[in-house]
Amino acid sequence: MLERYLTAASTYAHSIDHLFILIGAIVGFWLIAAETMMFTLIFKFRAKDGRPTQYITGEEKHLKRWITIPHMLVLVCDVVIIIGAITVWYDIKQNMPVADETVRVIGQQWAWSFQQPGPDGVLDTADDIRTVGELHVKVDTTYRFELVSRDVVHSFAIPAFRLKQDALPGRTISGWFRPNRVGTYDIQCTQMCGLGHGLMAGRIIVETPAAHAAWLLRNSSPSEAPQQAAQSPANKGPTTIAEVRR
Ligand SMILES: [Cu+2]
Repeated sequence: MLERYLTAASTYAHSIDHLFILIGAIVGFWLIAAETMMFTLIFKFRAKDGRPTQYITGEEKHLKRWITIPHMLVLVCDVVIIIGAITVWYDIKQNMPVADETVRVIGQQWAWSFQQPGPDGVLDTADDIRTVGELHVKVDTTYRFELVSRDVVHSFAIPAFRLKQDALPGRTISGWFRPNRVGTYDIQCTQMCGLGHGLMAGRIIVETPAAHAAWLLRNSSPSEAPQQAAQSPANKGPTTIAEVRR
């Protein structure tokens, strides 16, 4: 439903959407019910010719029910929302599925940089690929990310994945995502991190296995890396996004 307005490109995006729809439906129902009741009572008991406005204290038992019964029902709705929220939180934040690949995400004033394994598939080895402002991933692959900050608090957000995670200096925070739709999606910083916060954007490119293998190959050869950086379409835009290699 929300996908009409915001693309969903990860396996857990729909879980978040369903939770928002559930909360919106429950809150919307009570908003309409409460407003309808309020205006109905206003018009029903308003002053009329020969009849003054009634003053109702609400202390009688049959009047108190108008408060206590909706109150109980709202508490039941709260429990439903809490159960839904905990279930989604557990699936996304507590549960860490077995990852096919690990990437490192580094936030600093004011850019995102990424470190991911080269052809050997292992992070922190000589063939790692480092990029700035641009992360290339393979569709239908489970990624574990290690999120760090070099200076202040940032927040790593990919709206199309419904992913948002704060990055704290001095800590490595792990999370995961599994992109399930090929395309290019925005990466944002969603935590005020200084003057250049608004410029701290990037993009994640979800590729088919063949396209990702080709990208990996192009960037795994030191002699081709500068050429690749020069050819990067990102370099044609107003924001310089250079692919660099250690
Ligand atoms: Cu920021």
